[in-house]
Amino acid sequence: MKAWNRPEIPTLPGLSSAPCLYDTATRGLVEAHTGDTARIYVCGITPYDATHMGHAATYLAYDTLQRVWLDAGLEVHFAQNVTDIDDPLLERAAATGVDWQDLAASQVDLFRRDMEALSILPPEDYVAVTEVLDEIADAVRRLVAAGVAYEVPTPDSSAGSDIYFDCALAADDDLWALGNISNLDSAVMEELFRERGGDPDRDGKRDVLDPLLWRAARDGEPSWASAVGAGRPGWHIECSVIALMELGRDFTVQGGGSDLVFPHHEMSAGHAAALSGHPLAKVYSHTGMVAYQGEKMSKSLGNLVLVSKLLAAGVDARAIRLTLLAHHYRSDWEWTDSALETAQDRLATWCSRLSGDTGTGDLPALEVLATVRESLRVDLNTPKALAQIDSAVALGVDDPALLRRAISALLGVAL
Ligand code: 5CA
Ligand code: ZN
Repeated sequence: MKAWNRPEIPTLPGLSSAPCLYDTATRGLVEAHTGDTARIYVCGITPYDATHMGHAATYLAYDTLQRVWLDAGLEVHFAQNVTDIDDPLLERAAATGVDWQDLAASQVDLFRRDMEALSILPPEDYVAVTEVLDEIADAVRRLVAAGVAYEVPTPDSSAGSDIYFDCALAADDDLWALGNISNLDSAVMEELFRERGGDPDRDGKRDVLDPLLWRAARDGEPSWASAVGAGRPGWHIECSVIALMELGRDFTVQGGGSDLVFPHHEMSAGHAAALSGHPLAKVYSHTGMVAYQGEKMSKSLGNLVLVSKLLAAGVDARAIRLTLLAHHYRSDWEWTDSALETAQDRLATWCSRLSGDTGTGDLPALEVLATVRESLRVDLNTPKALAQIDSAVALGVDDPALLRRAISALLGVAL
């Protein structure tokens, strides 16, 4: 699928080094580096209720990571999916009386416009699940052939069988076992599995936590003929297959919100390990949750602040970026109007103090660039970088044009 237009990134003098990132699996900082090309997969939207500030914050975190990689002289290969067939999308389409395909197409269009307005770097590969159904079905077939997937008859048997992943049989000492990514105990896993699309109570499964790989066709549901019978994919396998197809095995960073740690990233990593014989990624990275009015901003609760609504009300996209960048990507935080106002004030100050080419003080802009680079290099500390720029702007720098270029290249805010 087409993605969106790429923002311009000015070049900067010198180079930073490869960033360190917190890894959920090993619970520590890890050098996010695997050769000359950094390869990243970030889980994309399920296309309804796009684009809220939680989505925007997550995509901005990995946009920042890519800017740091580019600044370190690396090539970047970025892939992202669109979950354009899944229960929540079908339920929303049914509840609002629209065709699920129309809903998905219009929401992906809106998402593209929002991402472009926010100057988020586009993926090289933007792939909808419905574009790769054959590849997904073939992966499921291979998992069955490898003996790590099994059939469970559908309740009325007429539809044939659903296919599940056998977590216990897929476990491998050197590669992946349930819990390796999320580090959760089984009671918490079961609770999260139930909450986040899993079916622990389904009769016939070998283990309550085994996830669905392929759902056999049911009356009234979309389905496709495939190598494993008519039906549609389960959730986690789509990301394993798209990531392996586009990025290859053992890529650099698997990213997404912390709501995806379990079961989604745990199971995607398990499927990919079973398919490829290699780990899915080097680093499993997760963003904190953005809340609004006291609760996680989510489609199911409906407490959404939408990028498009703020833009339509005349809010500057750069102020939205600065609101998000003022919070560390791993922290949970709450969107407030006053946080946006603070960002608008900051933007106005930076614009007025960094206009023109004449120095406003003695502080070398090159030194400011070095401190900002270091803050971002160590686990993307954007709040620290913003504070460093605030002080530099207050003191006055010798080369405002250089600092403007740095802010544009590293933080995506063109002044
Ligand atoms: N399509 C799946 C991933 S394969 C999905 O989770 N879609 S989503 O539309 O629900 O979310 C898209 C991305 O935004 C995911 O990375 C998710 O973790 C992140 N996200 C969703 N809500 C929030 C939130 N409140 N704060 C931060 N990130 C969020
Ligand atoms: Zn995903």
